[in-house]
Amino acid sequence: MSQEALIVVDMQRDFMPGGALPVPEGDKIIPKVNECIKKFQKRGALIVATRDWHPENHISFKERGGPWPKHCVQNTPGAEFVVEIPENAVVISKATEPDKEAYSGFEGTELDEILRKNGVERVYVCGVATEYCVKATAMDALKLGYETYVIVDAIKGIDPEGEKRALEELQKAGAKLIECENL
Ligand code: VGL
Ligand code: ZN
Repeated sequence: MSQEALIVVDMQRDFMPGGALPVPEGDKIIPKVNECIKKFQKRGALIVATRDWHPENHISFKERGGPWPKHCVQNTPGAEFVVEIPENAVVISKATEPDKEAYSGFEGTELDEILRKNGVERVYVCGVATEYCVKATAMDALKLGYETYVIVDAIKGIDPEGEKRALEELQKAGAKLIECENL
């Protein structure tokens, strides 16, 4: 039977207001993301939570010439999830190697293999940040042949213009947009 998966992208403390690399109003989507998780849990979907999981000396950090302040360092409070991740969820850690950046949850992880093993053919993506990890994850899902939905009221971007562009690109690539209440 064809299965579906919800992919919750990087809902971690450092990406929320007050965190090291905040997405403005990123906390506003927390209730929606929790609602999506509950809905998908109820209908027996696979729940996946990706997390940015950097070593202390990650290449994307400013002190190494990268674009970002230090964030989501492994086993620190900033890397903790801020949404309710069910016990049976699959947690995917990404960008775990010092010299490799990875925005997509598929990059350098077992995610594709896990989805295939579970018979997943359709994925729904939510979380932060729309222009970076949400977009990269959804784009890879499309490339890998998954029917891909983006839950538009359960994502948040760094800036509205960038978010709009990202959603246009995603739609052009074949992603479908949906609201949580229509799931
Ligand atoms: C992200 C910047 C750096 C994201 C992760 O989750 O969108 N953005 N690391
Ligand atoms: Zn990062």
